[in-house]
Amino acid sequence: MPAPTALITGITGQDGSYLAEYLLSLGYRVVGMTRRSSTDVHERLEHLLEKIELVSGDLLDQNSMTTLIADIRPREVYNLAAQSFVPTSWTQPVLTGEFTGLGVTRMLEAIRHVDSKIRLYQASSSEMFGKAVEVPQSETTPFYPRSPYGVAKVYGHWITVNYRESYDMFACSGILFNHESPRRGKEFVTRKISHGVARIKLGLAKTLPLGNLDAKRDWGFAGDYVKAMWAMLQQDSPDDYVVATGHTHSVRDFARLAFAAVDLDWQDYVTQDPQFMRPAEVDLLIGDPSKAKRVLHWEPETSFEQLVQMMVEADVQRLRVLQAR
Ligand code: NAP
Ligand code: G4F
Repeated sequence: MPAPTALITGITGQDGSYLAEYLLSLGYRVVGMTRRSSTDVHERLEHLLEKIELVSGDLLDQNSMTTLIADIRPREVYNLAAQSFVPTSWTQPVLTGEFTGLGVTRMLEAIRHVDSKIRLYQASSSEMFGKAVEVPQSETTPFYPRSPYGVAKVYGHWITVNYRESYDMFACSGILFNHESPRRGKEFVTRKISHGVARIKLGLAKTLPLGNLDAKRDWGFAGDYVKAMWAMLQQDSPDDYVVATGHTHSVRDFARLAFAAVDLDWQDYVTQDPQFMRPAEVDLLIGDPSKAKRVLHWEPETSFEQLVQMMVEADVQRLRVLQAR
């Protein structure tokens, strides 16, 4: 049997790099869609560049996506590409709607026109629960998004469900709660903290300005979560799944542990800066991953404490190497 082919949009992002590694380990041919850039955006993929294929396409361009699907004929498509930073969705709400919302329809249309049997994973988000109406949040919890990003993801979720029901497509929506790693973008709070802690530890900074310390998130490790994406596309029928740890922690908890990992007290360094507060906040997210456990046999393998330790160690190590140059 020839190796199955997977197309990943958003392969240059955090999840794209972990998913590519995982699919390669399973024997897949991995093709990644990237948009044109005048600079090198392959930092997370350097170690994989000889094992994967990169092709050019953009979520804004229907023709590029349809042509890619027709040329590559993947068995599975993982649609991870999006404008994924919540604060940017307030300053660029229309663009966020185009990428994160309508981009999903473009991918569904591309698949429908070329071969509606191609399996699709859509990267949905716990941000859709927003001002959560129940605790914990499961596949049946109603959505109440609190940002243009969350609203766009709700659209992406429902259009995926709609195409599944309208055209009998194998389209799954993975409702993933926050997942982090040493490859997380530095603007997201966990990586901002781990990177800030490393800079303070090595004498490169004196303070770490943050926004809302009370917000609570269900944080897991991205390397664990990509396994659930793959498992969804191996089932007999398509469905939607919450992927989470079932535990929640505040931003303050994350900061406390991260500073403690290098023997510092967070209270000596963290300041609060109103510029990092949001017009509307998501106060508490905690997922109920029991369906993923029951059907996909998926469970998180990395604890919150291990995640924080891993991220701080990686940033300290990275900065030490840079300092030694
Ligand atoms: P990320 O690191 O921000 O990566 C986003 C990816 O999308 C990048 O590869 C980016 O390419 C690509 N992209 C953006 N706009 C594009 C466009 N117009 N055309 C083609 N590609 C485009 O995000 P992530 O953390 O890996 O998350 C992956 C997906 O899961 C996203 O859809 C995100 O919204 C969703 N999600 C993430 C989490 C989480 O906690 N990480 C939780 C739930 C859902 P460039 O490198 O060119 O910018
Ligand atoms: O790390 P964050 O920016 O992630 P957020 O907004 O939860 O979104 C992430 O997770 C979603 C899943 O629920 C994804 F769909 C989305 O793509 C993204 O990956 O912020 C987490 C919390 C917020 O409550 C924020 O107000 O941390 C709080 N926070 C406090 N100080 C901060 C800061 N966030 C950032 N980015 N920077 C701060 O200085």
